Amino acid sequence: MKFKLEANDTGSKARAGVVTTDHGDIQTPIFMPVGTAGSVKAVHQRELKEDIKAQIILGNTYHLYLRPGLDIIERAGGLHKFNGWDRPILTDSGGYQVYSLADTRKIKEEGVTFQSHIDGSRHNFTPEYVMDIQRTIGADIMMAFDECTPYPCEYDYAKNSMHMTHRWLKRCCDHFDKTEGKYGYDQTLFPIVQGSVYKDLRVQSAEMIASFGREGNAIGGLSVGEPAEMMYEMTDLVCDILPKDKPRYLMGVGTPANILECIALGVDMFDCVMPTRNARNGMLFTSEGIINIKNKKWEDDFSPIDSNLGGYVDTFYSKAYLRHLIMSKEILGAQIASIHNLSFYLWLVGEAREQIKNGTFADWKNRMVTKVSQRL
Ligand code: PRF
Repeated sequence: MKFKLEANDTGSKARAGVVTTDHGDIQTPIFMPVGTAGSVKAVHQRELKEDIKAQIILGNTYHLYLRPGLDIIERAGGLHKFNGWDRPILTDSGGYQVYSLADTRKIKEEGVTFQSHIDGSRHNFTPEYVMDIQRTIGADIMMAFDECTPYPCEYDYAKNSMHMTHRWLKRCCDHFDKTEGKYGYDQTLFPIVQGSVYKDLRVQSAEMIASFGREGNAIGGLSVGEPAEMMYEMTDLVCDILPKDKPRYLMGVGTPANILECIALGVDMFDCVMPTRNARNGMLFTSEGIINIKNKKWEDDFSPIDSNLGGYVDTFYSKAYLRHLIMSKEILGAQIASIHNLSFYLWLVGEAREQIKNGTFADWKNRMVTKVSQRL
């Protein structure tokens, strides 16, 4: 993997760059649609590429390991071959899903034991095993095994947890460096900064993570219920410490406004279930603001979903028709709304990239944050 910085914004810490992988380039800042179980919910791979213009998608170690399982993925030739997505894939390590989804989990120095949320079966993730699993899935970017602390979190818990995440990182790196990709292309490993909302812990963690000298770095443990201002403060602090010449990935963030604010702080990569999950509930993010399509006011609004975007579903379907589909719980409603929301997120980061290259990002960002946060 390579990262080339192309431009630094003059009025903020925003950057534009290109990540190069064996499955193609990623223009940053970028948003990565979440494809938990090897599929971005309600969206075809062809739509992801052609309509949404996604450059990289996420997969989850936890879900793919439980179902369909490693044997099937390996026999398919890896996740790219299995799901037909030939652009880059990033997998999260399970170091978040285990805590949020699995039953009766126990965290020890050795690793985490948990029960599957699907059938109650017992499993054990260690840093080494999670590297092996991600080797088998074949992600271009693999994530280190970490503990994402909840919010709020006692200082002592956050501190001990952070140190364990650092010890796990050493084990991840040692094991990653001893093993090879199974499918003939390069894989890379991103470590994850933790430390909850404590400044001294965040500084320590960022310095530790930077010292590993990996090809990219991630910030975890944020957007877990803390106020947005706290998330920005921690992100700012950490970005100032992480190396400038490597991509920075803020995990699980966020709203369009969160993404714009964090681009301004120097974050290059984002992922979040919000555009897809909220789409299925009728919440649309548009270039003019947020729409609850279930609201009666859209019943006879025959204007396009978002004519500023120019994508297929945004110009072809009306708000009134999409409202009808969502109200009727038609599957097509979830599909159109998901394609729209993801198209908007990809449009937003693409615009941000152009503004950074023009040196006009900061003012544009402030105007856009107000616009995309307002409820229509
Ligand atoms: N760790 C991992 N995945 C994550 C997070 C984390 O802290 C978050 C926190 N927002 C989202 N996804 N491994």
